[in-house]
Amino acid sequence: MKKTYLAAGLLLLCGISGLRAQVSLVNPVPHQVVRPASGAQLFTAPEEWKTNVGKTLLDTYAAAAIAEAAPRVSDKAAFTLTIGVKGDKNVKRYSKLIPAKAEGYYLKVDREGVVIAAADVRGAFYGVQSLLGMMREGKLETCEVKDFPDVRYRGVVEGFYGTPWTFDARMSQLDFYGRNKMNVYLYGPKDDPYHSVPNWRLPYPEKEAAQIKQLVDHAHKNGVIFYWAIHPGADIKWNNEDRDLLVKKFENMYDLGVRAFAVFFDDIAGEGTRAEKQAELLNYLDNNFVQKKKDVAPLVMCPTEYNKAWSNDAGGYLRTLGTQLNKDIEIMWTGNTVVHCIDKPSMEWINERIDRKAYIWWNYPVSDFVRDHLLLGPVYGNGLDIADDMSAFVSNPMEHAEASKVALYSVADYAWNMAAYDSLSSWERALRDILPSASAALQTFASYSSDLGPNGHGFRRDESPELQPLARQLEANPADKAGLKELMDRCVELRRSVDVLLGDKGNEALTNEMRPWLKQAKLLAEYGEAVCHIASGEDEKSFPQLYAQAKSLQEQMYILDLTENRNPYQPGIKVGTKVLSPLLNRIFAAAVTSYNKAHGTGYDTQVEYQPYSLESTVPQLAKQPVNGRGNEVAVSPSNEVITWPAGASLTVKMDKARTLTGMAFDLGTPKIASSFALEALVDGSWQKIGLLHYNETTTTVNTTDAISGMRATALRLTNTSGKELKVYFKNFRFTKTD
Ligand code: 14T
Repeated sequence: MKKTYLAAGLLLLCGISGLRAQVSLVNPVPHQVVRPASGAQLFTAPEEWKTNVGKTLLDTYAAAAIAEAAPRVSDKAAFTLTIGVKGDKNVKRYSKLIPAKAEGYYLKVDREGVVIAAADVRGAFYGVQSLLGMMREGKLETCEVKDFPDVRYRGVVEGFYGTPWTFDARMSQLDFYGRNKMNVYLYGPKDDPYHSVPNWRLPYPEKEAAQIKQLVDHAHKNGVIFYWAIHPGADIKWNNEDRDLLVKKFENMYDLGVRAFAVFFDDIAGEGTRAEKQAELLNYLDNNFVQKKKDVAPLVMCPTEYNKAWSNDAGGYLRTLGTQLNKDIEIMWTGNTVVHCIDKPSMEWINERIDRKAYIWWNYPVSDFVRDHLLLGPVYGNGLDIADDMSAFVSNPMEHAEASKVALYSVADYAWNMAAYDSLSSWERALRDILPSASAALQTFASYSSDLGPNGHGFRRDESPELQPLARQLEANPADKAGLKELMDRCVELRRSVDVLLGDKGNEALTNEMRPWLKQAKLLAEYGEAVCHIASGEDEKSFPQLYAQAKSLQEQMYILDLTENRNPYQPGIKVGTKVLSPLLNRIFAAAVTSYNKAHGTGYDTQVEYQPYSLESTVPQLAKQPVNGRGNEVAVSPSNEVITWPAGASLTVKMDKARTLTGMAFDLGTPKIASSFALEALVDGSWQKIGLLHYNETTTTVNTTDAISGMRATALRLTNTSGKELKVYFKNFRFTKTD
């Protein structure tokens, strides 16, 4: 019933009349919107308002939001904003209309004024956010809204590896969460030394402390609970000294205003991983800190086995937490694997084990394992029927704070109103919200910057879906005139969009984050134009010049990838790598081949050819990307602890025999060389290569000079120790001459 209203309303207003309904600007999509039977009534928001604010709201953060909605207040105004919380006299007549849910609100807009009657203070704040959203273009719409969140806690966990967000970025995020009705932010950047090793035991230096204090205050103004997380597991000792140091740190943070705490035990090995010890510590914190303070939110913990693939049911880790952890402590969960969408069966699996509703930590749009990609695509893939199975839904974002808002907008939408969630329309609204000055250009660019590329987690996203039918058509016939014309139009559109974005001043922080990817997209678009030109065959006499241009653009893209974003993990800048770039390369090759045939010329047709591939019987390494750059070939490092079975190997294959000049690998472990064999495939037979560490403490393994000059078609590394090994995979690279 309520969905029909909404859908019919949107259709009528957006589709038929071409007008955008004001309520449709509200994010998240409200649960119930009722409009007059006669159709939409939009009117200009009056300048002066009379306000009638309920007692409960007077000294709260909601009051500031009210002042934002009604900046010019006059007792003589003809338009009244009446706002209050259940129990307040001024909204008594509306009390039956307030949804009986935490953070729910009733909102009524007509020509006389606005009424907001809410279940609680945050509900009133959200009612005002809906009003502000609706008024963004200066208009109000006659309507009645009943609204409430599906999931109790919705938000963000700043939990990625890489450069932590800046203070300014976080302040802007908190405003964004308030506007989009997200109510939690968990602070836990892996590379903050005072959150994790080595300094989790120490108080923050003065400047950082002062900033955290401001963030806590700003979170409060936005109705956001600021959770401060600690990550002590890498070196914690299960003794009273460390326990007390942890409490002391919490006391420290409490003095800075923090009223919500989390303890993360992810990505550690050894002592710290013991379930009964973790539970004992958390219960101690709950009983002796949280309960004593009275004004501190329930604890949240991230377990070591935080996804199904990493959980060892026989070991009983999760069930131990489930039975031993106090019932008010929340347990985080990323789903079937580290990076995975969440569905009903996966919720049932975990909830049964932990004996409570899991607190979902969704690893999207985090890009710390694909740092050469910028993830700007639609949010999709999570079940729409799991609202009641989780205690929270929080997203782990990219280190690019502004760009992350594209996904976070839709995460907010999803967690608020799952059944109505529509990934594409949510995405389009997100882009309009984040960059109103150039949203069409942003949409074009974003549609080419959404996939993650091959990665160890096997998590992929759709890319440029609108291009895919065209790609198939041109795949079948790379000289198809109409197809090439359409592709040319797309490339021109992309180039223009990028230019618009590079010059846009609507959100400079966003432009700065996107800049290297924008530059790459522009080169790709120009390359596409040249390729379409060549393939159309309409300007044969210009072929040599167009060919040279296309080659130059290929080279420029390659250089940009080699010079920008020099992080040590996945350096480089990738755009359009799933559909557009391979499509253009195929068309280029086909067009040059046919030109060569017709003219008896010998232009090189090869582009971005990837001559290396990887195979591995080590499950965690089977999907690692391998890349050749100049004369160096490297397998991407992994951050995880790798379980390397006895006898299992990793093989890098080459398209043809090449002359090797050197090789090194790093499994993060001293003296590991004796546990592995390295072999090269020479003339069809495997030949062993000597391994050595330069000293007792280095983890890098080098080869003997014997490797130099071998002509091999593959290299293979095998665990010959006879037992399963736990290692890291920090580096694996070799050099060759041809
Ligand atoms: F605690 C978790 F729920 C979690 O996801 N932890 C980390 C997180 O900090 C990181 O941003 C995310 C995505 O890379 O995945 C977890 O980190 C990993 C995951 C791995 F598979 C670190 C190393 C891994 F090998």
